[in-house]
Amino acid sequence: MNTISRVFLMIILAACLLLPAGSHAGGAAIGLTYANFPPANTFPCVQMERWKTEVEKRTGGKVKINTFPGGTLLGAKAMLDGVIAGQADIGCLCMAYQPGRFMVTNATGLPLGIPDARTGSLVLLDLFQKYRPEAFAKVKVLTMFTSAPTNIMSKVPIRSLEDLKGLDLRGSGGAAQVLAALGANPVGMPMPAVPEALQKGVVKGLLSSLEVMKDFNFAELCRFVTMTDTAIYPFAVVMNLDSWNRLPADVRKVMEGLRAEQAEWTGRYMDRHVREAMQWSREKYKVEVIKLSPAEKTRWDKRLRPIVAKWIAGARAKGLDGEAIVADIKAFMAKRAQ
Ligand code: 3IO
Repeated sequence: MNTISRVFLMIILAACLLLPAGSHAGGAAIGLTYANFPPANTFPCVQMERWKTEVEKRTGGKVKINTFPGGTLLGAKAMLDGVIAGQADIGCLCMAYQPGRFMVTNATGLPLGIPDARTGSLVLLDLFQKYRPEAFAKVKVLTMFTSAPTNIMSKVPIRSLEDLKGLDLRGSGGAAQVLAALGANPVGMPMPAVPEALQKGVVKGLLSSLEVMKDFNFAELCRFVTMTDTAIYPFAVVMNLDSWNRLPADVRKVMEGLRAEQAEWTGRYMDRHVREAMQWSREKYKVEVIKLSPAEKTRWDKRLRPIVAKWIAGARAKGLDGEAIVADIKAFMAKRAQ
């Protein structure tokens, strides 16, 4: 071997020794896949990228997370089963899309007056920790969060129950119950299907949190918002149990340490982003925000009141103490209020 070859060899050897040391100590990074159902710019994916960044940073590069927004790895309704089967290590799901499957945690989607996404997210996590529902027995729950309170976005102005009567509006889970009680015709579908349904006129609007006016550009088609500030949508981020059990203890500790912090971060992001999105909608599309008159609001509230009692009766039929669940949600709301 001549001198030049020897120098080259030394350089290559040195590079091999130095490169991994720069990223993390020992072995290749642990790769994890993270599936999500809506487009990358929407809040479930914004929180996913934040979680990825924090986990990679806090584990010193020991873990590398590959994110798949837009249903490219698992779709909205396939999320939990896909994660249980190991098609993705981690998945983000909206519980409203399978209401019967998540009875306990979906109780946060009742019209109980959760004031914002920050409170909702912490209350949902509190409820999960207390009840440890069977629905999540086959996964590790990494975090939970909620949307902001929901409002009606529509192509036509809605100022009264009469305007709403029989109108095809999209809403799932708790939001669908609210729409039905108000006399609208609820049409259930996951959020990613809504742009086409609005475009084709299959629905005339939707009940969801208002940041979608900007993030899905719904403001272009829905020039009216009727303020209801009702039912939130609950979400969960879950991990395959084998993937979880394979993680080193220090990595698990980082993820567990992020659980409540991530819920609160996502809630705060959502609350801020709703305000931003509505300002944008008013400026860009002259969206009209309709506030119900006090008399009209009384009529709407009266229609919504039986929902909780009806849910409690339904829970009892399934062997759940719905009364206790609702009382716990109210207590957690008081505890988490700011
Ligand atoms: C939602 C779902 C996906 C992306 C953005 C979103 N903002 C609020 C929701 C709540 C929800 O799941 C829904 O279907 O309205």
